[in-house]
Amino acid sequence: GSGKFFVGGNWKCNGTKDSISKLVSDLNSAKLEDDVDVVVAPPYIYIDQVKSSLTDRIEISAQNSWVGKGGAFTGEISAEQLIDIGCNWVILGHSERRHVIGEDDQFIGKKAAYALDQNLKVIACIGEKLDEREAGKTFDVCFQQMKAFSDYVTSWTNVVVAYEPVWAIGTGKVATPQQAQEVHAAVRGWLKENISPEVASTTRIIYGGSVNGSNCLELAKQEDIDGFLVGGASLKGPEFATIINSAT
Ligand code: G2H
Repeated sequence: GSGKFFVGGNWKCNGTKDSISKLVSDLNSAKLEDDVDVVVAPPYIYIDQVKSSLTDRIEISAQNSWVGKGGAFTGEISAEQLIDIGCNWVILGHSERRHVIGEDDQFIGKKAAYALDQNLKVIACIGEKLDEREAGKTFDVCFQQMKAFSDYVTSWTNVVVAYEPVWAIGTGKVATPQQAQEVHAAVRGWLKENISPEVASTTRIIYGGSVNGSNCLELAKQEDIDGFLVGGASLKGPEFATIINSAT
């Protein structure tokens, strides 16, 4: 793998003040291995609550950010505002934003460039849909999504790539360790060819899609899997800690 193991918890549109306070207290009391970067992404409106109650051991991410400077953009949150409240990461290009909300490659690439410019670190998501996998287009789709990021992003230092096959997201249908490893290796190869060998060897490529406390160890053992982006299982403190501690 490359760099420090990285585990992100993507809470998506889940939680209440009460459930989040319980989750934070479970995370605060969990025993976490030292050599893992840990980030959680609450819904925007709970970031401040989490920021003020969660241990500094865990960093905070947003699940989205606006494509440019703030202003007359109803319903949006800007990168500057995230930095202002002490949120240092953002997830961009998540499949739910691509396929449910309709964000396209260029829009996501621009968001990544703007966020990085404002000193946010970016979890850049890619991944194929089931019909694309079945048509043998997995690499094409992932490479095209990588290219869209690279068209806008000038430095990869603050980028973590998350490979999340859409058919594995929230479905309980995790990619096998071999299926995930194959794509991770290909994406690393793409970085080597298209960006640089150095970026390829230092950029973390994490896996997401139905990761849980039972399947994380086998996935974490794969050479090119540098961590996880966890949805459902990150809402349970003890299970999320198990996943964090699966770092090898
Ligand atoms: C993939 C993942 C987190 P889940 O979206 O980003 O969610 O672990 O629930 O499949």
